[in-house]
Amino acid sequence: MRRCEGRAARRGSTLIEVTIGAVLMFVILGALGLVVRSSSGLASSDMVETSARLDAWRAVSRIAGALNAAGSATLDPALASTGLEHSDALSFQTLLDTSATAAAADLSWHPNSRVWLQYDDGETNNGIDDDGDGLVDECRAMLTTAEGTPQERTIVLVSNVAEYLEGETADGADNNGNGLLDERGLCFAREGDVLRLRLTIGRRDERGQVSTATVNASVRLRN
Ligand SMILES: [Ca+2]
Ligand SMILES: [Ca+2]
Ligand SMILES: [Ca+2]
Ligand SMILES: [Ca+2]
Repeated sequence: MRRCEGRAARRGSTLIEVTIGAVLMFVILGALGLVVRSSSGLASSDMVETSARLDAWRAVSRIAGALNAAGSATLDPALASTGLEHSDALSFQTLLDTSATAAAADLSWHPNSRVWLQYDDGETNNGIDDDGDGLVDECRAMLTTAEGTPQERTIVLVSNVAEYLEGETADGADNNGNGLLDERGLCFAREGDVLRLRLTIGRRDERGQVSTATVNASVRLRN
């Protein structure tokens, strides 16, 4: 405002000159604003995807950590070792002494732990985005430890778990070409003594577009 008042007061400046100057200023500022908004939107989109990937990594690391020294014979469901059978939940027991080398019959195990899915708060399994966060029927991954004991505890590992793994839809076909049919956004499969876990997280950016991040990990099971 001060700048405009100064120009208007200056001798020789006409109303037309001031008006043209103001219009040019608005055009320049408007163009700058568009560029800034555009850059900001891109950064926001990238940040959302990065944030989703970090969340997925963190959750997969925690699940892999919980599965450290899990006994192959303790899995429920047992999961066929062909790698084609899969589950969105898994119960397991881990060795009390991870350095133990005794035969399985002589080993001691922690109480049962379980990783499982439940629908996010405000979300139900109805094909609709009930809570308006841009994700349909999304879940949260849960970890329950010491199941059935006084020490039983359940925590949320991560929210915004996609209903199905990235690229997969519920149609009886393997849409994403990983050999699994209609696998969920959290998925366990077994190949021999190796347990593979996969996780897809979704998140909406400022533009309303949903970014997804998928993270895989493998854990060697104890015999
Ligand atoms: Ca939702
Ligand atoms: Ca829903
Ligand atoms: Ca698949
Ligand atoms: Ca499918």
